[in-house]
Amino acid sequence: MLRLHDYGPSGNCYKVRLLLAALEIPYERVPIDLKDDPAKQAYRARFRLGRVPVLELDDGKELAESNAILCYLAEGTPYLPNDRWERAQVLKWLFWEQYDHEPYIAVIRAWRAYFGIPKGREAEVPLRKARAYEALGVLEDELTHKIFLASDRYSIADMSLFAYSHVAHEGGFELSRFPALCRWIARIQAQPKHVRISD
Ligand SMILES: N[C@@H](CCC(=O)N[C@@H](CS)C(=O)NCC(=O)O)C(=O)O
Repeated sequence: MLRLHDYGPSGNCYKVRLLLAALEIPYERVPIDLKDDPAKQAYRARFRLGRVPVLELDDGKELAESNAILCYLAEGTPYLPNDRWERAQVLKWLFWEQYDHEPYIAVIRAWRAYFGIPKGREAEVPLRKARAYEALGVLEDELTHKIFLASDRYSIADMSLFAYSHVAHEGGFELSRFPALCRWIARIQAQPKHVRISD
């Protein structure tokens, strides 16, 4: 059975759980408490990239990077299109999520709601908040004329970006300023087999 090394509040882990649930793939959750330093050090010693999620396959292979895991699991399913152009649209959003969205929304949320601001990094907060709002603005513009991000179908691009967008309020971000984004969040929450981050 697949094993997912996982931290409950992490959106990067949640996006994988979201897809596993949508595909009805059974798996074992292996929780890591990122607030527990010895547990974190042991995890880092085992996995070279040192972060969650990691998906462990039946043959012992270990895959890190949430969006790579999404691509691996979604291959051959409607959540990752075969068409070259549509697939490139999905990949575009996955790369954008890691470069322009997650480092701002997820990091501010993690500092505000879970770990506190690391000592000496207080000065980063205003810029990260501004970049987070820019990312939410990009999604709002996009979703004003679209149902889903990459094509007219729900895909792993939506799952990836939903993971941290729908909990952005935990980072202090006002989602009510983005009505199209809020409608897309509700659309995803209404998908069959949807699971919540707290499930
Ligand atoms: N690019 C990675 C980021 C993973 C990541 O940042 N994971 C965080 C939790 S959301 C983590 O493991 N933090 C612990 C640490 O960095 O020591 C992915 O998408 O999987």
